Amino acid sequence: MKTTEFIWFDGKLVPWNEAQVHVLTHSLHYGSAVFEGIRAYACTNGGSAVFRLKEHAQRLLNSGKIIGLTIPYTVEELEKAIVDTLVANHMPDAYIRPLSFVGYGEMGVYPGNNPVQTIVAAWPWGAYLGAEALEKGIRVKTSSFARSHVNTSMSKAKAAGNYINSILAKIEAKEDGYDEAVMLDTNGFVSEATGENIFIVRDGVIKTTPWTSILGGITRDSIITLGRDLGYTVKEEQFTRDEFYIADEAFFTGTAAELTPIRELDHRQIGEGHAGAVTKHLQKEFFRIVKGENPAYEHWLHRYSI
Ligand code: PPE
Repeated sequence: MKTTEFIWFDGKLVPWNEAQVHVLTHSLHYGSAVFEGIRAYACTNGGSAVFRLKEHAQRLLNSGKIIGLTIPYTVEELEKAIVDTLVANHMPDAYIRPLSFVGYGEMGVYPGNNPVQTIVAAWPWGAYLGAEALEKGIRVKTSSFARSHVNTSMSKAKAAGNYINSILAKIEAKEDGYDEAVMLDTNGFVSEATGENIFIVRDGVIKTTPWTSILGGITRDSIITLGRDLGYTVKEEQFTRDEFYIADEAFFTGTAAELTPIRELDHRQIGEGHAGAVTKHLQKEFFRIVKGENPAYEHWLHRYSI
């Protein structure tokens, strides 16, 4: 991976190579960590902006609350830690990874009085699903692994342990020659991908999975709002894989994946087999917003300069 100079670690900026923990760190053994993925973009008219920083900081705290991990910072303190990390590393754009975890102390599933530690790292991360994906779209398969039942893993928490389910599906999809996996919930409805939310478009109507077995994606929320503002009907409604097969268009949303079109699911071409008109429209407007080109969405941007 591409490294940077500093990582924010429990309130201090430390050199990248010195941001280390003990091998008996609780979260390394039991997945008891929560994290965020955030992007900052260089803006067209100068300066930079972190996209929806407040919502990401709040989601980190919410994830902690869900899994019983008390993060000793406020939203504002987390926002400052993130901006300080970007400035210290002179980064006009970045992928940002805050992580709170249960540190070294007692072993055993019960986290007890082990310390809760927090880091913020940032590094350059290009198109998550490949350079061509954003334009041409990707090939995906329905996973043989179901997304966890709503009462098994707490999917609304962006918790490290939840990602075993994602890793299983991702390895299977890649080994079978696909770019990404579509996961179904335990009732058989389309849930989400290993690190993205899912949207389909049919007869001009945009549909996405309701906030049930999925992570409440901040990109998902942005696209729902943007779609409605642009005059589209956007429904949060369950749908099945066969409805997905006959969609005119489909795409993934996520901080890392941004808005990635899907051109094929389970060897069925989706629509015309490339990014459709609605997808392209949303993608174009999304990128204008994150780069500070649309004043109507300025409230989603946390401006900073390096
Ligand atoms: N679902 C899952 C399971 C998920 O991990 C993500 C983000 C989303 C939905 C979309 O959420 P949002 O980024 O708020 O729109 N996945 C992160 C991790 C990717 C990784 O490989 O690491 C991300 O995109 O940052």
